[in-house]
Amino acid sequence: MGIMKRLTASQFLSTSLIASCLAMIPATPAFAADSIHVPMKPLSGSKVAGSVHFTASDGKMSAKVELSGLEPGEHGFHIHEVGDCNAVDGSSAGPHFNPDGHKHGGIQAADRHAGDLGNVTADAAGKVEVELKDLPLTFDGTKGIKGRSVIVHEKRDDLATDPSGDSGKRLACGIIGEK
Ligand SMILES: [Cu+2]
Ligand SMILES: [Zn+2]
Repeated sequence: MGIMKRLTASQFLSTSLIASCLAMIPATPAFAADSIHVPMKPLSGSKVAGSVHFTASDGKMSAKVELSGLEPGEHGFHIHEVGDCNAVDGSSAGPHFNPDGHKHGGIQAADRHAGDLGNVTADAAGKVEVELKDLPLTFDGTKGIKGRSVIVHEKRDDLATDPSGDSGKRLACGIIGEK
């Protein structure tokens, strides 16, 4: 009877250990890495700030963009090559992210930089709230956006002029995956 009791106690312990291990599985880092929140900081003396939240799911990327402090209307919106927002004018972020050696274009164009995300539109109050879906981007790999930067511009991207879409000054910058 004493042995039975001890076995039962040890079986109970194993069961609890297995249960606690199973409970830890959803917290593995692989799940959290599918989403990156990017705070945007003002550049060029602007007051533009906000965030871009990237989420990868089923091989597709979406980006929830929330910005304030813009002039109403369209503003060029791109991934730039370098994850460096230190220069006052944002020049440290380098050119548009362009791993395939293409020319500048709109998001639907056949010939476009991978980082060309077109324009975001600010409302009358200067705010942007939009979710860009089905972006042809990944976080990792040779064409991944991790460690690069997001820039929002002063003017509308004309979706044609190489290499920058004639979108003017860089008004806010955020590093994708900054620790
Ligand atoms: Cu840009
Ligand atoms: Zn471009």
